[in-house]
Amino acid sequence: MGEFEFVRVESDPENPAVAVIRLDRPKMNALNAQVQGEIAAAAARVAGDDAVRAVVLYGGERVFAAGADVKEMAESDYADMATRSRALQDSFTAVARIPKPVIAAVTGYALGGGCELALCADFRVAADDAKLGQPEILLGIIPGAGGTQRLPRLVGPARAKDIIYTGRMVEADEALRIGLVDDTVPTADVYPTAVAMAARYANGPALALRAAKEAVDSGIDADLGTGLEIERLQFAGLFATEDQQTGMRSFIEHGPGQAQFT
Ligand code: CO8
Repeated sequence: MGEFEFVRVESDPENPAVAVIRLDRPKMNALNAQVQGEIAAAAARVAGDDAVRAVVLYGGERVFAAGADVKEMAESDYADMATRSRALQDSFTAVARIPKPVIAAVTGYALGGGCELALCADFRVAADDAKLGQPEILLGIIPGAGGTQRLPRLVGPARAKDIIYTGRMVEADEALRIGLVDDTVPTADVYPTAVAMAARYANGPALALRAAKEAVDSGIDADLGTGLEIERLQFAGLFATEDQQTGMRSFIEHGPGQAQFT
C-alpha cells in the first residue's frame, strides 16, 4: 500500500481489509516533524481507501513510540513552536478522525507523543510489560498532541492530572485498571491480538461503523442535546444505505447476526 520514510502502510497478509500503520524510526520511533507529517499522510491514505475496513497502529515488537524527538524539539523556540504545534496536533487529529475502527498495538514504551498517538485509537492492546505515560513535565513542558484533552476524557481528570503532573510511567496493569488500555497480553501476542480485534470489525457494515464512531466521538465533545441530535442524524442517514437493507432483510429471513456486509 506504499511507504514513506519512517511510516509504512501495509495490509495484514491474512486480513487484507486490515491496514497497518507501522512506525519504523529506530531506535525508539521518536516522532520528529517528518514522522508527524507521514502519520498524517498515512491516516489520510487509510481513511480514503475503501478496501481498508479497520486499522492497526503499530510500532514494532520493541517499542510503540518514546514520544516527540526531544533532540529536534530542543532546537525550537516559542515562535517556531507556535507555528509547528498546529501541524503537530493536526497530524494526530487526522488519526483520531480515521472513520474506521482503529486499534493501537502497544509494545514497550508509549510515552509523550507516543501515548498521545495511542490515545487517538478507538482501542489499545498493550504488552503486559508496556509502559505508558506523559513525561513532558520532566522536560519542563506539557503534552502538546492531545494529552491534556484525550487522556482525561479516557481516564478522568484526576488520574490524568496525576499522570501529567508527575510524568511517571504507568505500568500495563495499572493502565488496564484505569481504562488507559483495553487489554494486556504477552508482547508476542500484541500484534496478532490487535489484528484479530480489527478483523472482527472489518466484516461489519462500514457506513454504520463510521456513523457509530462519529456519533460517539462528536457526542463526547458536545452537550447531551447536541449529542443526541448527532446520533439522530447519523441513525436516520443509515436508512439510505444498502447495509441497512442487507442487515434487516437478513434478520427477517435468517435470524440475528447472519448478515454478510460487503
Ligand atoms: N527523542 C529522541 N531520542 C530519544 C527519545 C526521544 N523521545 N527517546 C529515546 N531516545 C533515544 C535516546 O537518546 C537514545 O539514543 P542514543 O542511543 O543515540 O543515545 C536511544 O533512543 C535509546 O534510549 P535510552 O538509552 O534512553 O534507552 P532506555 O531503554 O534506557 O530508555 C526510554 C528508554 C525510557 C524511552 C527513555 O529513552 C526516555 O525516557 N525517553 C524520553 C521519553 C520522553 O521524554 N518522551 C516525551 C517526549 S516530549 C513529547 O513527546 C511531547 C509531545 C508533544 C508533541 C508530540 C508530537 C509527536
